[in-house]
Amino acid sequence: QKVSVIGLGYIGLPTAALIARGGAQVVGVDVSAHVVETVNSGRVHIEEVDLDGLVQGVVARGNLRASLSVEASDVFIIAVPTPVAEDRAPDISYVLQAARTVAPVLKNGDTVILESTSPVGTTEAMRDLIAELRPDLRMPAPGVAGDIAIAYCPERVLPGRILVELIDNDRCIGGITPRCARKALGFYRQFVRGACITTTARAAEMVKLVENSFRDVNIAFANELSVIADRMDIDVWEVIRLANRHPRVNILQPGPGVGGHCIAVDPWFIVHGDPENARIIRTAREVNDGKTDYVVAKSSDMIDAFAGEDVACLGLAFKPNIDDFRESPAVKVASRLARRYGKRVKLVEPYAQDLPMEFAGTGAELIDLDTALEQCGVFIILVDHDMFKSVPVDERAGKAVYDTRGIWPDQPRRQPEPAAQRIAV
Ligand code: SAJ
Repeated sequence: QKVSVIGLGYIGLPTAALIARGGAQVVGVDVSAHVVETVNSGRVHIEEVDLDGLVQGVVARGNLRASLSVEASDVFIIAVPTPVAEDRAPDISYVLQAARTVAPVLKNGDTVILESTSPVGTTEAMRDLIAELRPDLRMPAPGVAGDIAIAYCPERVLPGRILVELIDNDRCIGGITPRCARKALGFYRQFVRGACITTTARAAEMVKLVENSFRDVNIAFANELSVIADRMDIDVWEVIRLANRHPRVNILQPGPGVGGHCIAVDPWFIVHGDPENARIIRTAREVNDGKTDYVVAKSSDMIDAFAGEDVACLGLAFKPNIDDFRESPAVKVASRLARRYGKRVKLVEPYAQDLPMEFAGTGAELIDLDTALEQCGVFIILVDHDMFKSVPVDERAGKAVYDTRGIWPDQPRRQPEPAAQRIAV
């Protein structure tokens, strides 16, 4: 069996490597010559637990190779980006471009599976495009079996656990026809241990969007609570902990906003599909983005109240214990503070070698946690890295702390000195 994986990103490369480990001949196709060269030399261009060793092994054994061009295969998996445009409209141009490159090498009997998160109807649009480009092929349609199988099967893996979750998670496989879905299911069964459940392509597209929107809405609930509790001078972490003792309540954790490449993006695909009715989903997005502005404003108040003291922003990653800073609310908050307060702002991020470009020209610098504890009087906690959680209370006594992640619940409150006294000093 020969499999082509189009797009060697966070999903495509691990998927290609896993299928190759199962013994198939896999070609990974990417538009970047750098990515192709890196993979062909047995190395990886993305950070993911255990991926480097796996890729090295399958490339050395000759089961995986990368290429700039698509070749005839039995199965094609498309895993390319689907960003949102400025106006929040989903951009499926990379998916359509991938379909255009696959079309010339397709033959009856092949299977084409889309894995990219996509607005409802994208798999059908892909089928229509291929049908237009290759009128000689027997394409599937409702009530027409066809000889090409076209399916949608979203990925659901969590960065940091991708290789484990690619095997263990249940998969939902949507076909243009039930026969397409069964054909794709036969393919996934080869390397997935979780349950594989078939449905229509449209339902499967919606399932993916709904999963991430569900999480976004639930985080928005926690973020809204955190602002209300602040105003009422109640500890939101304690409220959530106690409410979650109810057998049917499970509130998520507030933070400085929602980051990453999926949860803050995918809900817009639903909103764009039905703007009139997607009210909670849109509001949740606004609440989560608004929380970032709220954190900037509240941090600024604290920094102003302790004028003259250096400020440590703890964490830049988009979530704990990873080195991914893209679309990170922590970067958004810290860089806005750095632009406003310049050299007073210090960044602590054990997972970063250098500061992200958002900090260019601000004068802010990266320091380690020990230095921050010695030098800084104000702490803004933005990421719940394990390393930050482990600082004992006596090492942070006397610090003014704004803890957006609730990791230092025992921190004593520090009041700013009255303005008159500060001037006297
Ligand atoms: N976050 C909170 N509070 C919480 C949980 C998360 O503020 O209680 C924040 C995180 O700090 C982070 C953001 O949400 O900024 C997203 O983190 P995450 O761990 O919830 O999710 P991702 O983006 O790493 O991965 C998600 C997963 N989707 C779901 O859990 C429904 C993953 O399974 C998907 O495969 C992935 O999106 C994707 O690629 O779509």
